[in-house]
Amino acid sequence: MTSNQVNSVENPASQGAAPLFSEPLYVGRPNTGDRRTFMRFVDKMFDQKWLTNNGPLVQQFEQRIAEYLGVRHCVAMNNGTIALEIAIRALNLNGEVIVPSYTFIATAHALHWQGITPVFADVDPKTHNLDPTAVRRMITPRTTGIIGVHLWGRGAPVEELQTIADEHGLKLLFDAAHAFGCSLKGRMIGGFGRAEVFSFHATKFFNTFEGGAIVTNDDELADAARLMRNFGFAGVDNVIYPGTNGKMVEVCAAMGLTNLDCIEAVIETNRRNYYAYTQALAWLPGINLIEYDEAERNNFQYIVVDVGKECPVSRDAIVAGLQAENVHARKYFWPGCHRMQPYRDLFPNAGIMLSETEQIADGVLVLPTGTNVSVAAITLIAEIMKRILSENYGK
Ligand code: T4K
Repeated sequence: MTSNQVNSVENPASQGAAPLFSEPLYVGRPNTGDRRTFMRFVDKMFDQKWLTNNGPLVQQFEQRIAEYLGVRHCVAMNNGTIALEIAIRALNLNGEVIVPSYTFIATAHALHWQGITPVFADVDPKTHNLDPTAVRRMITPRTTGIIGVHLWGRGAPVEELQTIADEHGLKLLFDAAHAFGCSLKGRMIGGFGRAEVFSFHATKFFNTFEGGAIVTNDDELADAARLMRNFGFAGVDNVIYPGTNGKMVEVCAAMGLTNLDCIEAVIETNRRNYYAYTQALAWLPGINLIEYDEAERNNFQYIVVDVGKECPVSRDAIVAGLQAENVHARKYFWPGCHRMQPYRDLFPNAGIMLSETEQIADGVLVLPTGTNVSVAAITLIAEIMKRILSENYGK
């Protein structure tokens, strides 16, 4: 039994027993570093009486992130969505921009919010990342850019996308919201394309409560992003651009600095959990865990199951069965951006070009991990799944 377990796996909550976990297990439960370190930063913040507006903790945080990723600039923001919006604007994207539909809705919204049309390209079923051939198909005279997403932290096909961008004079940006601490071909994600955007939301393995950043090696782009995140102020009383408010506050930088100190320990726990799931789920038919390339640096923050045709039970039945036991698995990123508003009405036939996306979105579930999930809990989750598969045969 785990410390959080109140019952035996033979007694399903769906038949009236108490849920197997007394406390809910969530995907995206925050990992938090040493509280006393955080409090020391907060004390310093109060002593300095500097709470926001490019304060000393934000500057320190930006420097540490830039060093960690090996990039020239980190421009910290109040969340990943604003960081995306600002990066899109700083790159002067307009007209149409090609994005995957199989991503969190913020990737598409960051464009639509600014009057730019997100054009959805299909993904590769093996990697869940943009398929370069599908990207080529979606290019029109109105296309100005491509936003690749490193989904689940696994690098997008950067070289192929760069070739396409160069051939067509397009700007290449990456939504790296999932990929902090990950590498591609030995290079840290953060230095690809014209810029990359991270999310440091509470649900990410590394968080600043809310937060995000644009990272780039392009000096001009970094200057433009800094200007835009601070209302367009180029100095006191001197506004030169219609900017917005994208500033990270000091308390968020304090959280980031604290969590940077334990980032390797969190990754190690995530790795342990990933392999515990791999072992525990190995013999379940059609329960396919996505793989991470051990030759790369991975953050292992998402435990992604592709429910295959050999599985006797639907993905939704598994999610419902787990939820009944207090295991809150998620159907990320169902149903796919193109099947959500406003895109559903704007592009009612988009699905014709997005068959892989639709199949993946209908088959994926994400399981809880992180520092709040023990190996014993993983073993029990696997037992619950085994039971759901046998009980619900054919549903
Ligand atoms: N691009 C991509 C590819 C992204 O994945 C995201 C964000 C973005 C861009 C935008 O970055 P941000 O603007 O968010 O920085 C969550 C997050 O809100 C979102 O940040 C994240 N992606 C997305 C994948 O997941 P939801 O709708 O699943 O959130 P919610 O409230 O259902 O929380 C998820 C689970 O986490 C819950 O089951 C409970 C648990 N949780 C959550 C919070 C906030 C906790 O246990 N404690 C907490 O404090 O979107």
